[in-house]
Amino acid sequence: MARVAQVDNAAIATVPGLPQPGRTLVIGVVNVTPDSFSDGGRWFEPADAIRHALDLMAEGADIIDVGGESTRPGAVRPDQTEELRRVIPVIRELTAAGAVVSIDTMRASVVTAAVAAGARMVNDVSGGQADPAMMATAADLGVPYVCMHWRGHADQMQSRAVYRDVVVEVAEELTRQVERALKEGIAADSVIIDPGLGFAKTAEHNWQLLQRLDELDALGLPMLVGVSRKKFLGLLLADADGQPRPAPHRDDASAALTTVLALRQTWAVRVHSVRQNRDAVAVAARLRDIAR
Ligand code: PMM
Repeated sequence: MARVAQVDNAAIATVPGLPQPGRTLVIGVVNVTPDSFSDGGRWFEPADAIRHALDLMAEGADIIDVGGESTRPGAVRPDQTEELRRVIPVIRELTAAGAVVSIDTMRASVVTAAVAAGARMVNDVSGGQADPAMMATAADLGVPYVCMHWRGHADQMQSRAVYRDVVVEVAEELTRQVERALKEGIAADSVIIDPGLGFAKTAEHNWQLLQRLDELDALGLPMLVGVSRKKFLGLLLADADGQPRPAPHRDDASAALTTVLALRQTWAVRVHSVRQNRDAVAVAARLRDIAR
């Protein structure tokens, strides 16, 4: 008889100090920025960001990822003082409300303040390349570290989207960054990799990575994937005139990919709409039970 789904029944990866529900984790995004592509400006006031995060928790988010810097192509970086002003009150309040908080930053100084305010995971989209002190700081603080594939800040990343074979090169470059993370003292069970979809990657590069994620599994580390509302989905769903589907209307496609990612035991997905993606993870987890 035909199989319901091609699944690998190996247990899902776990990371010390973070939730371990036995299924793909759903990380809810809270951008405390005026200019993020997906939700820029909506949660810029701390009180709005906190209210939004509490809604995401009520929808079932396992982790809330708080960021104060937009990484959209061409974005201008806030200085450190402004970044701290945006994220620290939000992290403090969410931690007090019982959330597991991750800090999305490229600055070691922000990590130090964020962990003091209660953050339990570092999400560094630069994979340790934007701030030379980042990896040693995460190591000293003993927090799990997301090492994303990255080739430069927002003003350079589009021109660096050039690859012979994007999957092979992302695997090689991530391997180098992970080796550095281990050398700097981050525990081997606390490094999470992320292919960095949309960061110095065209839509075609993103699809190739998603088609061949098993080649990144070879690194033997938990993987976080962020597809939610990204431009490659807008292009896929463009209207008859070729206009990309606007970001807030890409959630169904994002959840479709979450189902695929959860079926293949991806450690976590980073998403804007938690409810849809938690449902997608529930469907995949149930299917895996049937297939077992
Ligand atoms: N994408 C964005 C921001 N942070 N972090 C990780 N680990 N992976 C991602 O793919 C990622 C990220 C950009 O999306 P947003 O502006 O909607 O937050």
